[in-house]
Amino acid sequence: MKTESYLEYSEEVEEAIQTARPVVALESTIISHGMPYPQNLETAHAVSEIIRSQGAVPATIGIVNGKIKIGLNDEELEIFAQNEEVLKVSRRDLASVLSQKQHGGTTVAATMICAYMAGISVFVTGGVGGVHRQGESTMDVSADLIELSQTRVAVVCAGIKAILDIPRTLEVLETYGVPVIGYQSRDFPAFYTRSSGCKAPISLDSPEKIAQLMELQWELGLKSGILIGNPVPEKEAMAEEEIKMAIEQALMEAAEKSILGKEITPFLLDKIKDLTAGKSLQSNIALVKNNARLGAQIAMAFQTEKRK
Ligand code: PSU
Ligand code: MN
Repeated sequence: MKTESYLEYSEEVEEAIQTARPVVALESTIISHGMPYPQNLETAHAVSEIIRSQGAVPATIGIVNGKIKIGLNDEELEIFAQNEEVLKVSRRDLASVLSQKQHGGTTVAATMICAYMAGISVFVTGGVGGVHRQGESTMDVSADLIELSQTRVAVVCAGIKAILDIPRTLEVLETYGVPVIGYQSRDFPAFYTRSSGCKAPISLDSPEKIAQLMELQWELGLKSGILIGNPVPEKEAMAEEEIKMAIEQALMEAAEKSILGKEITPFLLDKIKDLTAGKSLQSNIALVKNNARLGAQIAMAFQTEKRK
């Protein structure tokens, strides 16, 4: 059985690959498990439009009836936005969902795997998973970090959410040899806010410089991905104190209800949205759009870099 038989490209992506136009991957867990309807669908469309407006081609990746779709069409996006049967698919779930011909929203880890199979080097998301708080005893460390250590894709995010243990997440990324970049920022961002209080290991100020680093990293034969933290725009950032309190409250409720494993991130996101009366969702939407713009610019610059 060939891997290729599981991959299906949208017409738009197929054409982009044939004509060597830059493609930007997008994940689908953010649609199926990260945002409520209809904001999830509206955001998915808006983000694709932003990527097109920058001259690149969007490829939202997800699993439909056991096929890995590289580029979801409007009908397929509806499935991810509304269908309760869409599973959250990380690395370990891929083979199971494909073999049982199910639908799956791909996480950062699973999207990186599929993007790499499809030859896509840049991937845009909101937030990546990391080391959970108390992760040193629960051992809840997202498979996203392991994937970043072994799959050659550059991931644009708005940092690591404060629901996680940010300093420990950065430690693990260092151990795994993943270049971590703060875009136009000396601090690594914290998703809803512009700074986590942790220094960004590398700070770069242009898509071209990021593209050069990507090219060199992989030219050297290093197999890891690259993580780019793009701070949420100032006017859309959450107030530090408000988001901190919402996160504490959401974490307490998760502990009371003994929510664990793959359920915890979606649970916390939803709780935080309610506790902030929807403000966290507005921030989330704004930062994903902001990341799409940067991701498309990096993909364009990387294309030029490869031709040198
Ligand atoms: N952070 C968000 N929104 C999301 C996620 C993270 O702000 O939707 C999703 C991403 O798909 C990420 C996944 O890859 O959660 C991480 O889940 P886990 O911690 O179970 O690995
Ligand atoms: Mn986990």
